[in-house]
Amino acid sequence: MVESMVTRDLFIGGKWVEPLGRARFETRNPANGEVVGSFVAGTIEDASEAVHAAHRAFKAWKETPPPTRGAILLRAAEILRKRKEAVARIVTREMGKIIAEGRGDVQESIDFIEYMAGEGRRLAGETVPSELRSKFCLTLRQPKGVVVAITPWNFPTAIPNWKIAAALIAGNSVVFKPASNTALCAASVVDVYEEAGLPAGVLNFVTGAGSVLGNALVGHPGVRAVSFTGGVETGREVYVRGAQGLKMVHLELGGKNPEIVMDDADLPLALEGALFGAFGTSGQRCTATSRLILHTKIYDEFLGRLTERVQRLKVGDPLDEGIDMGPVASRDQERKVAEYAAIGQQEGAKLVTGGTKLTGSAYDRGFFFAPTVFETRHGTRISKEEIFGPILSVLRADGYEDAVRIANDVDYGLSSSIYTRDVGRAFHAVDDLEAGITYVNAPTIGAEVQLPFGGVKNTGNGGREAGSAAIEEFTEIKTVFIDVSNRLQKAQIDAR
Ligand code: UN1
Repeated sequence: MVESMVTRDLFIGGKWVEPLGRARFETRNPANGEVVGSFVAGTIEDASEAVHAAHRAFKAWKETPPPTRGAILLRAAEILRKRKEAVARIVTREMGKIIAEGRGDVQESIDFIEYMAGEGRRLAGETVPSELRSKFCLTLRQPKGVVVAITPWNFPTAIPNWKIAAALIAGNSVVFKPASNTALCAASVVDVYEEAGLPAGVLNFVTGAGSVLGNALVGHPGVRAVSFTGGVETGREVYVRGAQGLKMVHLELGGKNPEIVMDDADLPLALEGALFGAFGTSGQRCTATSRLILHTKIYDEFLGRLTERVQRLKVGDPLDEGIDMGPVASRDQERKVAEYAAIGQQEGAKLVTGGTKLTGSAYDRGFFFAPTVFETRHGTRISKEEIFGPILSVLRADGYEDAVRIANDVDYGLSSSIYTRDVGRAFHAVDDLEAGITYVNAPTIGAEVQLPFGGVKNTGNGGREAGSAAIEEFTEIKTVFIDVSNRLQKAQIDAR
C-alpha cells in the first residue's frame, strides 16, 4: 500500500508555522525508501522563538491546578488510544520497528501519559516536624520553568512522552526537539496534546539539525533544564554546554547490556529472552541485549539452539504481521552495524551467523541487516562498545563470579539480566550487577512506565526518568517553614 507523504511545520506558541525561507528535509521509510514526511530545517531563530513562546506560557501553566493539568493529559491519552493503530503505522513506516513493536511504542506513550495524569493529584512533598514549637516544616514541588526535551528515534513516541508528560504535569513549559529521522512520529505526539486542549505555548516543537537547534536550545539562557536521550558523545556535549548555564541536564545514554545464563537456568526461557532482547527493534534499544554471557556448562548446547533460532528469524517488511525483525533505521545505522561486523571479524571473533546486509528483491530498497551472532572473548571491541544494531556477542563464563565480572567490565550500566533457578543467586546478582535495571528470568528490555528508568556509569549522569523519578526530574523542591509562635525562634540556638 502506498501511503502519502505528509508535510509538517514547526509548532510555536500554539500555531503551526513555517517561518519564511527555511529549508526542508524529508524522512524516509527504512524498509523501502518511500518518503514519509517533509519538515522544516529549523534555525537558531526558530529555537529562540520557541523558548520565548514557552516563557510567555509558563506562568499561567504553573498557576493551573495540577489536577486540571492532569485532565488535559488524560484527554491526550484518550486521543492517542483512539489513534493507536494509525500512529503505530507511522512509527513503523518512519523508523522500521515491526508493527507489533510500533503498537507497543504507542501503548507505552498512552500508559505513561495516564500515569502522569494521576500524578496531578499527588505531586507530593513531605511534612516533617520542626525542632521548634509552633512551627511547621514541609516541602512543595514546583516546576523548573522552560525545559527542553531532546529525543531519539528508537522509541519515537514513547521517549518524547516520558519527557513531555512528566514535564507538563509538573507545570513546566516545553520545547521539544526530536531526532530528525522520526519527525513525523514526533509531530503526531504534538497533535495529541494540541487536540487535548493544552494552552498555546506550553508545548512547542522544532525540527532540524541537532548541531543547530540542540546547541541553541541547550545554550539558551531562558532554558532551565534539558532532558536528553541519545548517544554518549552528543550527551557529553549537551552536558558541558548545559553546565555553562548551570542547568539541570538529564542524560539517558548508551548500554552494553548483558544477559547471563547460568547452568541451572530454564534454557528455553532464556533462549526466548535472548532472541527478543537482542533482535527486538533490530537491536536498536539502549536496553538491547548485546552480550550473552553463557555458563561454560551450557555454552555449546545454548549456542547451538540460539544459532538455529536466529537463522529462522523472519526479516522483512515491518508492516507485515508475522515478521520478527525489520530493517535498521537509517543508512547511517546500516553503515555502523556493517562496520562492527567487520571489526568483529578483524579482531578474531567467530562469526556464527549473519554478518552481512541482506540482499534480494524484498531487501534491496531498504536497510536490512542479517541478525548476527559472534562468539568472542571479553575485551574485544564488539564485546564492549555499543553497536545499537542486530549484533549479539556471545561470551563464555566459568561460573557466577566470572559472569558478573564480565558483565560489569564495560563503560555502561543500563540494563542487565540473569537467568537462574537459584533464588539466592538471583538476589546476589541483583546486588552485584552494575546497572540501573536488573531483570531476573526476563530479557534486558521491557521497561514499565511506573518504574524509574536509567543507568549507572556512562549510561547517564545519575538521574532517572519515568516512574516515581519522573517528577524529580522536572521539579524544584521548595522548602517551607511556617512559624505560628509569634516570636523569633532560633533554630539550633533555642532548640533545647
Ligand atoms: C530504550 O531502549 O531506548 O526497556 C528505551 C524497554 C523500553 C524502553 C527502552 N520500553 O524495552
